[in-house]
Amino acid sequence: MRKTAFSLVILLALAPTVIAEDSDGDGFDDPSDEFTIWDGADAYPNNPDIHEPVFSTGCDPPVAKLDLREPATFTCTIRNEGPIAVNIFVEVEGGPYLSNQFLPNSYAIDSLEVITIKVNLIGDSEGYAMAKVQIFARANGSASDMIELPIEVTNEEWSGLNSQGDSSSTLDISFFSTILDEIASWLSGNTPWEFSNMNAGLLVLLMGFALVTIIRRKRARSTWRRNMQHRPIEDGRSEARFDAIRKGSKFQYADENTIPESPVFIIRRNQ
Ligand SMILES: [Ca+2]
Repeated sequence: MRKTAFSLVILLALAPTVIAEDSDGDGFDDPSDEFTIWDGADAYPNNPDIHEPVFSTGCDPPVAKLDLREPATFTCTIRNEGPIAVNIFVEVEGGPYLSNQFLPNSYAIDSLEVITIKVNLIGDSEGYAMAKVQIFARANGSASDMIELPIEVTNEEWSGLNSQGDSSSTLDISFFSTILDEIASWLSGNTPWEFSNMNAGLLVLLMGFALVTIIRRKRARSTWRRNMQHRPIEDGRSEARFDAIRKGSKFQYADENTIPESPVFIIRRNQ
């Protein structure tokens, strides 16, 4: 009895390690809440031939040619080919000729799910660059996958700020925030108050509202004035028309001779 109880305690003590099992026997434990694929678990627990996470990747456009200061957005897709959801960390290496606008981020991808990321790069100096989109699926290890983007940067200054359809909204936002930064520092330098770019943004917004209100009020007033100038002409016209009708009917009544002038006349005739 005591022996049974003892072995039961032993079994219970060993239970957690028993849970971490290797289904396909390839030496990599099955993933669990405690030991994930990110930690090093088997990304294919039922396939003894494979244990590393596998992805299908690609970017559009696959290659690019940029002028100096020209922005470009690459739309990259990453598909998890494994049977289990994985967490990945993505970062972009721009290299010496490019300015990289992509902020490293982590993503959760279900089995066979495809995620899309936007990679913004700007031509910085003339040369042949090889930007790298790196996908990490393991905490301790090199990139599980990598997308290479060959980009040629010319020596010509980019001509069109508006002609390029590829310029993304994030770049517009950064352009806008640069303006706000400048406004904030100008305000801080020229007023007794300290301005952050948030304050400056609010101020610009309020000034924008005020301006819109002023413009609207001005427009309403000038419309009203215009209407008032138009009104006398219109009113005059309709008044004249009414007058004509009124006078016309007056004359008609005046000319009407079938209507007796007074009942007295009729009484006289009967006499
Ligand atoms: Ca396996």
